[in-house]
Amino acid sequence: MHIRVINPNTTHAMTAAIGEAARRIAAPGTRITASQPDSGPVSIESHFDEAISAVGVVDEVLQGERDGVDAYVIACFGDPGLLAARELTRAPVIGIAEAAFHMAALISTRFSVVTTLGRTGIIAEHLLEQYGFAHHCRRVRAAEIPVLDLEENGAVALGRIIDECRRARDEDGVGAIVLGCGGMAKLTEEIGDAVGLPVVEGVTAGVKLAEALAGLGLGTSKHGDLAFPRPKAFTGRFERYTNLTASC
Ligand code: 5HY
Repeated sequence: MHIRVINPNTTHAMTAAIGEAARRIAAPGTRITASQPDSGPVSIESHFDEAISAVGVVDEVLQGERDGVDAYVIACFGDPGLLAARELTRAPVIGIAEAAFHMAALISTRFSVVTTLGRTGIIAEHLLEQYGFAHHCRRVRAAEIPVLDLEENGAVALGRIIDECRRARDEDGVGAIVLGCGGMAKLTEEIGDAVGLPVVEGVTAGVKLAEALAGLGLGTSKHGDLAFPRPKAFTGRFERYTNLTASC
């Protein structure tokens, strides 16, 4: 099967690292391709960044449909554009936050999230409520590092993430830690070794869930709200979306 891992930000180094993390755990026979939008924020650290990046996610899924992709993973912890993307395909579309929450809830009764900047914590909190995992999550913590420090200041970023994960281990009464950024995918093993708790990371969780859904012959339902969008005119810079149909 062919899984397209979409990095919604436009930092090539992060896209490459995300793709590599996905390939390391993909099953034999699973082809991983990683992509990012042609335009958009170099990192996603706010509601505004999320909103802009969602258009890029939609474009990447439309391209994936032309490429014959079998499943998609949206590799940003805000799951930007997830439901819009699901409307555009019969393939499974999995957000890394949703994937990580599901996996963490299967191995622990309580988990904490460690993300990058504190200001994006509310996004994770909203998703916990939306997906029904709020009662599983003790706390959404932040290492207080800009997302791109994961690429540009890796040693310092790793140290801060490990410190915050250790605080979660010692203070939150949790059985697992969820890493709250797609850019942390390459650090999962190091963090797990340093913290001594199971560490759940969304890119790899998303890939395995996509493989599971494909194995069950399950894809995005086209009955109800995730049916293909009603064809209509779009104007201006979005004219390319006019009359999107089931073949989109
Ligand atoms: C992510 N931002 O996974 C999020 C992390 C965050 O560019 N990739 C980003 O803090 O929401």
